[in-house]
Amino acid sequence: MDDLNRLQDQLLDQVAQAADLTALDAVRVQALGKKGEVTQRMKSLGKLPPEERKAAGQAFNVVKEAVADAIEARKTALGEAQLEARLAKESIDVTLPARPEALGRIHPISQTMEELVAIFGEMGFAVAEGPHIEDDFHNFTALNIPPEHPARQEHDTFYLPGGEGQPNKVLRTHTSPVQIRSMQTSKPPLRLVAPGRTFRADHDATHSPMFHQIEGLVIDKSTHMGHLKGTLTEFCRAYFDIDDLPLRFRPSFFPFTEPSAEVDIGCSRDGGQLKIGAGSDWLEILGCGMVHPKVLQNCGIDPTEYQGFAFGMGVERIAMLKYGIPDLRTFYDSDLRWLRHYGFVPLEMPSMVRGLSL
Ligand code: 2NL
Repeated sequence: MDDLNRLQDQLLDQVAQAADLTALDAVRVQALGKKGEVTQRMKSLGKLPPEERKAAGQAFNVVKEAVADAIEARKTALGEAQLEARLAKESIDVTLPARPEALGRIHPISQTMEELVAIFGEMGFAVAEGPHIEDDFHNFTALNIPPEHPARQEHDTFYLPGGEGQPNKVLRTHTSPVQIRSMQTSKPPLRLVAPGRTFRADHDATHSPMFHQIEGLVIDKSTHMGHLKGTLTEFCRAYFDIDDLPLRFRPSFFPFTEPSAEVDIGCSRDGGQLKIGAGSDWLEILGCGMVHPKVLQNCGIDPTEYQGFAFGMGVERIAMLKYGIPDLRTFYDSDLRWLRHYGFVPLEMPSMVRGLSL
């Protein structure tokens, strides 16, 4: 018993002397670890005569718990002391200005796409997406584009090998195949826009081999030309932020719409400076029409029951017009000076310079 008391005093003393958490842990291992002094003694209980074992076991447990409690208490005290020391030593100057973060810019095409989707979204249009690599049916045939049409020529369209005995694939030349797929898989009524990348084998001052389009499609039992005119008038006025923007619907031709029209917006070109809104000039902005009955039929929609309108426009072109970007080729130069000039700051507050809406 005396020996046990001595051991306890000695261990408690060592716990009290432990100057830091590392020293304390060494004491714990030495006392309570697998080969620790208390542990060793508890293992030797079996050698005692049976009548002494119970009392001795209880005595060992008392020592073990006393030491364990002392270690826990010392641990808490040392931890607090360590924290106190750090708090006393370290200080934070909360008045220091934050380190400046390098801010990226949103590309004008991304910004314009967001604006387009926001405007059509508010009008109740859903957004549809589809593959960039398409088959001939979805990109041309379903759209009533005949086999001899110039758009199908090798020099206008990027063709890709289809693989083992498969027909060639194409990089989609417009986002129409997205709408074709929507008509094939969803029953009318339909009201959707298809924004995205498109590809044509064309590279000059006004064409990039990769560009962006947004197309729209509305199909219902009695959707008519009046809905088309109202929707596109509302869209152009919202996008250019001009309430009384004049619009002109000019007859045109597309294989996939009948009748077809091109939409011009009013502008002036006084002194070579283009100004959208007022003036006696016109600027072509998009193409549209009533979906051709053959296109509906190609997608499994009965043209005697359903009809609707579609439209399409080039995103680069309308971005250039709204944001005064003079050269299409600069969009994909990846010139950071250009992006800092024409790009958009995320979450930027409206300003007199950048515009007060959107
Ligand atoms: C333009 C003209 C247009 C369409 C696109 C379309 C799509 C389907 C059915 C019928 Cl699935 N039409 N799209 C219609 C008229 C014009 O785009 O100038 N785009 C840049």
